[in-house]
Order: sequence, then C-alpha cells, then structure tokens
Amino acid sequence: MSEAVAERFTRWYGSGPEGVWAAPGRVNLIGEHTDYNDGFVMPFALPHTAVAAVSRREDGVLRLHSADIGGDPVTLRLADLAPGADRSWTAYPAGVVWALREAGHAVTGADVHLSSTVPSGAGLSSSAALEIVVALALNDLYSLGLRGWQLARLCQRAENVYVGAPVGIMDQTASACCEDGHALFLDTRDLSQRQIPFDLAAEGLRLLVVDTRVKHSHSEGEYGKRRAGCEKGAALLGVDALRDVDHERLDEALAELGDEEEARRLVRHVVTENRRVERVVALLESGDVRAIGPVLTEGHASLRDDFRVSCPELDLVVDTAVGAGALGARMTGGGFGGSAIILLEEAQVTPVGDAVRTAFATAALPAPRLFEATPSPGARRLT
Ligand code: GAF
Repeated sequence: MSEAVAERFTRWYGSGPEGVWAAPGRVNLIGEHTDYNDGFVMPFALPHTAVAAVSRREDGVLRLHSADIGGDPVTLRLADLAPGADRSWTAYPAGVVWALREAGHAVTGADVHLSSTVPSGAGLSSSAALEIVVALALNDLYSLGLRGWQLARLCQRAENVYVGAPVGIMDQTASACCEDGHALFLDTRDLSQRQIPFDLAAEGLRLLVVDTRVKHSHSEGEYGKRRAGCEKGAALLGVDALRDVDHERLDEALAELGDEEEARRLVRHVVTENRRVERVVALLESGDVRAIGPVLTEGHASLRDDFRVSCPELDLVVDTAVGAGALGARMTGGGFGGSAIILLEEAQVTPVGDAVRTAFATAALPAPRLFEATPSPGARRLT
C-alpha cells in the first residue's frame, strides 16, 4: 500500500514524498454518544487505514489529491483557508492545516496524496482517519512534537469549526492512540487512557462488522439535536455534563426531570451507557470476555429506545445475530445507518453471517457488507 501511494504521489507531484503515514478507522465496542457528555468510550482500531504520502512546501500552498476521489490535485492557499467555505472532501485535510496554523504551529505548506481503505459513510470514522493521518504527517515533518491526544484535539477542532460537524473526541483519539490487540478505554473529560488487552482469537471469539450500507445522510442534524438535548438535560440537573450524574442516583435525577420526557430518555441512555463501559472494562480485565456480549446488546436497546439513533436495518442485524446465537450485538458509531458489530464464537461466524444476509434479502434490502475486525494499530509512520 505505502509503495503504491508513494508512486502515485511521485506521478502527480513530480518527485517522491518525504514520507508515508497511515491512520485507521475504528469500531466502538461500547460507550456511544457519551463522548460529548465528558463520558467513557471504548473503541478499537480497524485494520482499514487512510494512507497519506506527504512533502513539505515553503510557499504557503497546500495541494491535495485523493486516489479515491480522482481528478487533479486541488490547490489551496494557506492564507485563504477559512471555516465553513469548503463543502467537499478537501475540508477535512485542509481543516487540519487550518487548525494547526490557528494553534500557532508554523506549517508553511504541503503536497498530499491520500488513499483510504476505510469504508466511507459506514460509521467507521473514515473522516477522522483522514484528519489524523494528515495531522501526524505534518507533526513529523514540521517537528511539532505533538502527542496523539493533542493531534486528536486539533482534528476535532478542524471538524467542529472548519467542517462544521459537532462531533465529540472519540474518533480522532481512537485513530491516533489505539494500539494493536487492545481496546482503548478513554475518559473523554481529561483524555486519560488505558489500553485494555482484547485478544479475541485467543478466546476462540470473533467480532463481525456489518455495514448496512445505509448512509447516515441526515445524521448531522439529528446528531446535533441529541447533543443539544444532552446539554439541556445537564443544565436542568445543574451539572457541568451528564458524566456527573451518578448511576446510583439515576432514579432521583429522572424524577427531578419531571415531564421533560426527551431529556429523561437522553439522560437515562448516557448514564447507563457510561456504566456499561465500566462493566465491560471490568469484565475484560477479569478475563470474562464472553460476558460482555449481553452488555453490548443492552447498549443497543438503549440507543434504539432511549437515544433513538438506530434504524430498522441496524435493528435487523442485532435481532438476527442475537437470535442466531451470537453472544451480543449493537450498532456502532453515530447511528442513523452505518454499521453494527457482532461478538460471536468462531464457529458461529458462518451461520450468523448467513442469517444476517438472508434476513436482509428477505426484507428486500441491499446486501450488507460483512467483515471480521481485529484490534489493530493506531496512526503511525510507514516509511
Ligand atoms: C460519531 C462522532 F463522531 C463521535 O464523536 C461520537 O459521538 C459517536 O458518533 C457516537 O458515539 O462517530
């Protein structure tokens, strides 16, 4: 992959790149819609990556080219980069350069060629992978000395302000900080992290990702509404963020919300979801990997019924997989389409996969895309 990307860089820009970097997409094992509530998340990196070949420039010009999009390189002047103006794919890498410069880092230009194997629109963080790979390349080339979590913060700012999507910090941190064979237990309040060993194969287990192929096209507006609803819930309860609502005192908090039904549902999801992350961490650390299955399925029910970010196709995957004997299943990522994950015994991969495909065919839905995911390395330099 890295040689092919470097070769194409040379073809487009006339000389070889100074280096090639990779940053992965992610699945989130548990902890959904908690990251903008200062809560807990637990993603792991996919083997699928965005790869970037990059060289520095000194003339204030940024050239961007993507093998996946095609066409000629897009040429931008750093002085012209401004939030909100760009509605195309280039907003993600350009936003990163804007965020770095805005934070005072002396980036004077770059030639960038990108290519990604992270499925886009599938809720697997293809945008965060694109942002982090560019941020890491510039961090190395310009010797900025930024750590993974700092790059994640800058990339989140690029996406919030430059692209205009009100996302949390999970996806960027996952891409920057995940480690091979581990899930990342992340506290999104202070970005403290713990790498939790997650070796499915050693346990005779597998994790299937099912991309429903439902593009989460309306997700931005709905995502923003959920986020605003959570902030309202926190304000009504007089806390900084829903993270501060103690699980032990959830009933009291819900009673305090009275007939604010929407706030009650959002609060209940976030508080119980944070607790589920802690339960999954404890189970994994005690070696009881199979026991996380029902916790994942419980999380899906909460996202479906309380947070209401699932969709019929995601529910079909989860119900079919659990009905066919999987240990647990849930939607992963923002929802409204995208992907689900299924935890299952190795011997169940074929029957459960077949059951999901058959259920989609019976419902006259486009065939879903299934693949096995293993916890893979985070962002890194390739050459
Ligand atoms: C999307 C967002 F980008 C994340 O920040 C997170 O909120 C997730 O949805 C839901 O958990 O992936």
